[in-house]
Amino acid sequence: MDFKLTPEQLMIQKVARQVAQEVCEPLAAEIDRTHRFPKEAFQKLTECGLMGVGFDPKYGGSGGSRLDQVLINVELAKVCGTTSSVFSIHQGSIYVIEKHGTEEQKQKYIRPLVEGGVVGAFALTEANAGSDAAGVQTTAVEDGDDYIINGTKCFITGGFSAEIFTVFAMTDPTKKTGGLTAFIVEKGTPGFTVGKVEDKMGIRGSEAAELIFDNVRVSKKNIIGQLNKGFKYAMEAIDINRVTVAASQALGLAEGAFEQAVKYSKERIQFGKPIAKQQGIGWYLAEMKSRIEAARWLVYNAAWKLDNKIPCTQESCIAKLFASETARFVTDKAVQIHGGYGYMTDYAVERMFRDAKITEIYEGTNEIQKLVIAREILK
Ligand code: COS
Repeated sequence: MDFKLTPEQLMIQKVARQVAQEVCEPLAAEIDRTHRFPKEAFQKLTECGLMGVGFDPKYGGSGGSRLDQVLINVELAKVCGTTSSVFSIHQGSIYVIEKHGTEEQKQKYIRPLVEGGVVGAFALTEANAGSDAAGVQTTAVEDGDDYIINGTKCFITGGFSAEIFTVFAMTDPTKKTGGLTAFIVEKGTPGFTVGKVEDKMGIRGSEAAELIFDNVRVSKKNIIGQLNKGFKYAMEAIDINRVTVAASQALGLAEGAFEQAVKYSKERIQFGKPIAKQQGIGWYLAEMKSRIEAARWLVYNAAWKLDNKIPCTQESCIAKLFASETARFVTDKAVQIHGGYGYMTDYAVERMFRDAKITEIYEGTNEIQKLVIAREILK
């Protein structure tokens, strides 16, 4: 058992930290305030090859692993929850094409997504298909060489800026999990529009958008993989996203808030000494650190299993569950350590506290994680 990161992984981590500190951190408060997409950060991550990490160089990627993607996302989340979401969910939108797409689809779509600065989105969720992912009501009906898509998606990250969408639609509504198909839909396809972009508690620049499909004609060539296998493909992708999106973002937010709390508690003088010297604050810091380290190894372990093709649905859910609860605990304590200042928007911990909440909700609520973990235990 080797717990050390490789020299290449340490290098990726270093580059990601540099981009995070130089490009993402200075934008974080403004993006949160104005709710805008962090396009400079997205561009920079593309230019320096980090967007392509985890993808085959044959399709424009930089090579590397899921663990490498985790390391990058942690660094981004330490300074900006929005950029972390945008980066990792964009990468997550590519997994289904990468695993099940045709050679032609991979060449045509993965390349612009990883090296061209084009934003991608994963469109599964609907008003009545959240936890019950198979409850999708968007339909795709065969019409000669095409399918006609009708329906509405909601909360789609990057939905306003994205140009390439992986869309899940019912091709056989009588079969539910056995009737879903994945399609690639391009921005600008007639009948396909973006509706409401939500105003939300945290990760405010990530564009949780509504997507409206009104008789959208899509060629059969845009089906990803096999007809009616979309539910399985979505579940496989979400198994990865639970680690590369939610769990690693939670770990990064927890680490970022912890660093702020340590710094503040050493500087803040009350009763004639830094508050870090008060036993109560020291115990908070100890507990925060302990949970972060436990979360880190759960997240790394799940990523390592993904990289080694070891089935890890359970580990991925455990990592997501524990890391997100850690993020909520640590960001809450970081605000508490900052006292009144922590409640003010001038301090990053206020934003981190709000950003952390989503990690308990997206890529499957934590109640869904427990449902899946219990199923895995009992099967
Ligand atoms: N990997 C591959 N296949 C999977 C899978 C996984 N992780 N999980 C389920 N499947 C397959 C099953 O093997 C089954 O296949 P067969 O029909 O061939 O037997 C099929 O998918 C249906 O599975 P299941 O019966 O478990 O489906 P359920 O409707 O009971 O729901 C849960 C499964 C609850 C796990 C699913 O709906 C879910 O994950 N919901 C949360 C959705 C989510 O995370 N949304 C966030 C979206 S992105 S922000």
